[in-house]
Amino acid sequence: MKIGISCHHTYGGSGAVATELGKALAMKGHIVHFFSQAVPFRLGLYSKNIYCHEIAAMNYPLFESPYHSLALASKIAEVAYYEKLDVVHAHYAIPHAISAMLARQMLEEKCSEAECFRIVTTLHGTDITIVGADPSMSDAVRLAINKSDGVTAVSGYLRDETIRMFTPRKPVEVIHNFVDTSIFRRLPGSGSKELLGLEGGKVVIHISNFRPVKRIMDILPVFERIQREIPATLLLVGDGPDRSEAESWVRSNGLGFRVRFLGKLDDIVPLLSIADLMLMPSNVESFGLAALEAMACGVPVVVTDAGGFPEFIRQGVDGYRHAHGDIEGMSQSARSILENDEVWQRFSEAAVKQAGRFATARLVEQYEAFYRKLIDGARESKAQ
Ligand code: GMT
Repeated sequence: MKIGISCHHTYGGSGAVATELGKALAMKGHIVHFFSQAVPFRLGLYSKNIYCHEIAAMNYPLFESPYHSLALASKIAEVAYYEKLDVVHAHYAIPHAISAMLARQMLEEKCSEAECFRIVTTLHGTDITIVGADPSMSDAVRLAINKSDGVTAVSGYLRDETIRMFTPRKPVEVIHNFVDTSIFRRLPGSGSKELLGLEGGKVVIHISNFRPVKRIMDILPVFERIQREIPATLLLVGDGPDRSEAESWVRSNGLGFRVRFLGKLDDIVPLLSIADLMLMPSNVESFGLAALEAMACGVPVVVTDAGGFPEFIRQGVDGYRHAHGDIEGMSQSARSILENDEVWQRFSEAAVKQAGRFATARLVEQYEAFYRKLIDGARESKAQ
């Protein structure tokens, strides 16, 4: 198949999933064209079957800011027409699905809708729960859902939320997020510990874009309670709006020598490989890809009960789930995993096994079957 993938290039789960999906499809022999504002952060080197189109919107004095969504639509239309794309897969409803729709309209005079590409939209979470809930965007999100030929959601939780908020005209299929277990695996040795100058003790990690939904300000008191009993370092990977407040808290609580703000990093496997526990106390995560990637590296997780976490994190087996804001409960669970090596080993092995159930191959097959169903459906309706 010839597949266009439109995604955010910035650090975040939807861009990561879109890019990993495109790479896996290309490995299987499909031709993949990425559309994004810059090369997606997980793409790495170009490889056979992958093409990347950076969207450069025109700057014009009359425009206060460049019209990215229109430039994206024009680029999709151009590439889809000349490369004969079968599918354009929009990751995140806004603006990608709307731009794909517009691209198809731009091609109306050149090909009928049945001859043109199918639009698949994958909902990732905040496109529904935050952007979709905003009155300025909700009708656009509804349009994106209803005008796509097929819609998927990354968890059952997100499918149910989408139905509750938008009562879509078409079914929303769940295709869970996945992890490449040949890359996300625990690397031997403790090289990163030495590089970071960590002197013994446990390593607790959190990876996110530091937005309010991630509740960074819950991580700190949980960690503060952990380190009262167990020598430990907290690695905070990523950056975003809540970082400054977190840094002030760390300074004023005298924890500067135990908490390390590492900023945005591309290669997180070496860090996950030295981590003993991941904390993810988000308000809600439609899935929580970072937790799955940590589990694949043998890192037990302490998370909230909200959203998609219960669909892959088993209580007391590969981690613990708590109500959001339950600082005491999360710190107790974290300590119970960290203070006993045998317990930690059991959780770590269970986490690796569970992550294996979400390995790339099976989920990518689900996407291929989804595309195929839509393409065949369009061909049949054209033949009638
Ligand atoms: O919130 C983020 O971290 C970014 C956001 C995105 O779209 O880039 O992540 C969402 O999509 C991820 C991939 O499907 C999910 O794993 C995250 O749970 C989801 N974030 C939220 O629901 C808050």
